[in-house]
Amino acid sequence: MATPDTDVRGHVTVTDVDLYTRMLLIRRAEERLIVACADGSLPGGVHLYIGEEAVAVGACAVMTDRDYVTSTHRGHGHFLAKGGDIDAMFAEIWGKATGICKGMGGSMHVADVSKGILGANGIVGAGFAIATGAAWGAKLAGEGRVATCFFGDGAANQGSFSESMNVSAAWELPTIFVCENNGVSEFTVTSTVTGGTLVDRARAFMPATVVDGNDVHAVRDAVGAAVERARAGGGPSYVEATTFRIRGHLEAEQHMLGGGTYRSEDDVTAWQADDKDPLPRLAARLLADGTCERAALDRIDAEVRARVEAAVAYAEASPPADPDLAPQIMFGPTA
Ligand SMILES: Cc1ncc(C[n+]2csc(CCOP(=O)(O)OP(=O)(O)O)c2C)c(N)n1
Repeated sequence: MATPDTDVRGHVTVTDVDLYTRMLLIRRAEERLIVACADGSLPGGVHLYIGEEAVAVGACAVMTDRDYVTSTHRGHGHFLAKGGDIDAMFAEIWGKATGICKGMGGSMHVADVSKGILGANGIVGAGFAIATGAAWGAKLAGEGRVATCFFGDGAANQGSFSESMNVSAAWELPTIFVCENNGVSEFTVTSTVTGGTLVDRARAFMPATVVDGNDVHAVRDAVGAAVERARAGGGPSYVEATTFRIRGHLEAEQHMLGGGTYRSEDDVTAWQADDKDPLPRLAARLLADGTCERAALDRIDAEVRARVEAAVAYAEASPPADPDLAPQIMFGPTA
């Protein structure tokens, strides 16, 4: 079933400029959140995805709105990559009534079911079972949808990881497990609390592969193969994307660390280099293959920055969230 943005096999057709623009939107949006967080504009904390944009954008490039994704506490990138609206996301982060969850969820709960975004989640590892359930529903409905679960290397040490892979494999569900392996879990180096390798765990259940998570094409191609297999009834897959988070676990983490460190500044600097950072890497390719001139990239940047500022203005001008909604959310509409 072809739609305007899918080809005859149902594959999404996304150009390299689209990929670049979407990654840049995430980057500029989050750079703006750094400022907003530091100047006290935000009612809560934010966990930033800067440096990992190629994972969400590469993976979501091979899905349609009808496919599902589950996200993490670091969910802005997944939301925007899957086509979520930046105005509604910023209003949510600013705690406003126009937010995508009416300002009741905040940064860690951005969701838009109309786009298949089943939600960011403050509970580490919660997405495994949610995605598996969505995949089961998709299989029963027989409409060829897939459910992709984004999760971190830290989350992979939750028991629900194996449980969800087991059920997905046993019932041949269209679940795609996309591990964002950035090497750290909050303030812990993941290898110090992890036995064996994550990809070997996954291999016990399903086809599993490791890709360069800062290469948007590598992610897109690996997840694309997994989506194709899942749509054809071939069951689940695991794709591990090696990447790095440039910012701290959350903004203002230095106040929690009290002077302590858990990774070296040299590592951070190395991953910010042009041959590592996913954005300069794709920009270099666009310039080298003649897709874009530097002026065109600059124009995209100006447009993206303007879009982000418009979202800030929208969030700031919106009315605050309605506190009367809180008991309804906690206890149901009759409370
Ligand atoms: C069930 C649960 N346990 C612990 C936490 C505290 N916590 C928040 S993020 C995090 C680490 C997550 O690491 P990872 O899954 O690798 O994601 P990353 O932050 O690296 O993107 C932890 C332990 C939590 N939110 N939920």
